[in-house]
Amino acid sequence: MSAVDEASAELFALARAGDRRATGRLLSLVERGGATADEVDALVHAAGTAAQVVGITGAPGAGKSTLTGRLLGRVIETGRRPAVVAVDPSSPLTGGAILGDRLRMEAAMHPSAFIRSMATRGPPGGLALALPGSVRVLAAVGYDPVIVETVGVGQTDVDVAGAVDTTVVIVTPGWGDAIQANKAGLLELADVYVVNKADRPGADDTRRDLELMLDLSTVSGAHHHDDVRPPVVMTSATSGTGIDELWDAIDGHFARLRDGGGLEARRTARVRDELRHRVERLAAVAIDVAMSDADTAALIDAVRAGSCSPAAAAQALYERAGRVHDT
Ligand SMILES: Nc1nc2c(ncn2[C@@H]2O[C@H](COP(=O)(O)OP(=O)(O)OP(=O)(O)O)[C@@H](O)[C@H]2O)c(=O)[nH]1
Ligand SMILES: [Mg+2]
Repeated sequence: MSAVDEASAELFALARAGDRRATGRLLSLVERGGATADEVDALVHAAGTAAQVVGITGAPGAGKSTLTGRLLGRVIETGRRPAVVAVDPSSPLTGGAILGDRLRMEAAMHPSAFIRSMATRGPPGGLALALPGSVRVLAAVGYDPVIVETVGVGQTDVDVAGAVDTTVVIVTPGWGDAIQANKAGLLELADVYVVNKADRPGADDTRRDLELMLDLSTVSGAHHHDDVRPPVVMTSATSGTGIDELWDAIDGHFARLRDGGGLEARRTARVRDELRHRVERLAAVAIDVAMSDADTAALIDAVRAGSCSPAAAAQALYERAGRVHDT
């Protein structure tokens, strides 16, 4: 083992023994990416531990964090040790700090849970690798379930549905939100729907709109996974109403997936997605190396002089990129 390997192995052993700082450092290493991240990931992956992974998504301010805090309480009551990864798409200066405050409040309320905020800044596509890596770290050190909070589609480059076992979409009262969810493609994505802020006027109408849209999409076969129409649960996260029903719906979906073979299919698809992201990253590096080669300048000159077509030059570069890792 190299010195770096040993350091990672020691951190992992500490984290598994319950050292929260060690868990935090492993997550930082995975988020940063690169060779050390791959090494940590290999260690964690070899441990082979899987957790139930739940995604919570919805528009900004829909109540995702409040609801997640309630779910943590509910899960802890059953003797499980949950973790949260809150993907924070906001600017590093303002929103991040606000989210940080809310997370600190939740962490104080639930000392046995692990709560982590993850920024979306960094290299494009970085999150697509860092998120599954972080979930693996948390599962391997003993957290189960892992809840991933993200702002709804279009705001981040994460398709949360592709990274979790059960996707929960939150909407709030007002016809607009149900329509927005439909437009954003959220209706075909979710396994469980929540109408949060059910204490507000219009909640029943929103529920009816949602159910109507879901019935239509089930009839037309647009709903992709289960044959079961996803449930719609009414909650008021601030008062705690509907939280038991919500957790039952999430767990019910997970149990159906597990018992019906759907879980295997989803997890296989998830590995395929992750491998594609990894291959894309390797290819991007190889292309950069090939393009920075001195021969590239000669090829460019040849294209400009008319002695080589752009397609032929690109083909030559492509083949060179394919050899980058051999040399
Ligand atoms: N009336 C009412 N207010 C709620 C409810 N749930 C959350 N809120 C309030 O809505 C606001 C936003 O709640 P958050 O939990 O931070 O929402 P979020 O979706 O995590 O927000 P972002 O992470 O900023 O996108 C807060 O002021 C909450 O107190 C609810 O059920 N009823
Ligand atoms: Mg939030």
